[in-house]
Amino acid sequence: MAGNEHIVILTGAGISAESGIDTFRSAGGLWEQHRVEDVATPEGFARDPDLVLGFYDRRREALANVEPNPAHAALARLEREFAGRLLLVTQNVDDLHERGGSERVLHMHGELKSALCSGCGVRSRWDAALSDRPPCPSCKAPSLRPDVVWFGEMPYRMEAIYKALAECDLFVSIGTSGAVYPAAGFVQEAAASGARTLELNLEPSEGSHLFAEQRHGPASTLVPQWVD
Ligand code: BJW
Repeated sequence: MAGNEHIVILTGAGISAESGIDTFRSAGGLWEQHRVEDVATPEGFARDPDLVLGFYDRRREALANVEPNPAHAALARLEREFAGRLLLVTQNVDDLHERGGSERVLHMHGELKSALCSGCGVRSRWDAALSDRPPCPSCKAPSLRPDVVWFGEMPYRMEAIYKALAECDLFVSIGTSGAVYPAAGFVQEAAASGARTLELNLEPSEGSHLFAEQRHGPASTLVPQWVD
């Protein structure tokens, strides 16, 4: 990697799989155990908030028993040592990039440890159970929801992401199935701006053919190999 390069990295559930966090679409993954429409849409939350809050409570609790793996550590090392510009965009709501040492992480689908007040829009850090229905610390209304992006909602920081994609020299996608937009379209945005594109994934993703280069295998091996 040249020192003046601008790299955009996109990560998905696959980078946290070897830490013990379920992916969404694998056998035994989250979507086999839950209907997406029930737990990851605003309509599902309106229908049955307790079900949805419980789903996110369990996933937040599970974070206490997992650790970052060598793929997270390698990306943190890259952030520290790379002289060029680096933007790490994750679709993951876990905190394993931060715990692995990355300091600048853009969570485009939100974070498990953040709550969003649907009344006043204020965000608050949230480690405890949301299903206990605590009030918003700012407006005191009982309107907290998980600060995550559900289907039909606009992912966070899209302007900054598209700007970086338009300016980058290299786009690397790690551990994502390429099934969910707009993230699945980032490879085409980057390629249209002349960037090189690289997929690192356990198996060919839905959009594998859109990448100039693909390497397939576990992230804990592929990512350190690519970084070092
Ligand atoms: C490993 C590994 C190992 C495993 N090592 N790899 C029709 C066409 C196009 C778009 C749409 C459409 N109909 C509706 C839409 C839009 C919709 C969408 O994309 N739907 C699709 C289902 C078609 N998208 C939206 O609604 C989004 N909003 C939106 O589009 O707003 C409008 C807009 C317009 C213009 C610009 C911008 C916006 C919002 C999407 C929100 C997604 N939310 C979720 C839940 C977040 C909270 C939570 O965590 O519960 O985000 S869904 C879920 O999927 C989660 C993930 O971030 C996301 C992606 O999943 P990911 O990370 O790729 O995981 P998997 O499981 O799918 O894949 C894991 C991969 O890892 C696999 O390939 C494995 O092989 C691999 N792997 N072990 C390396 N050890």
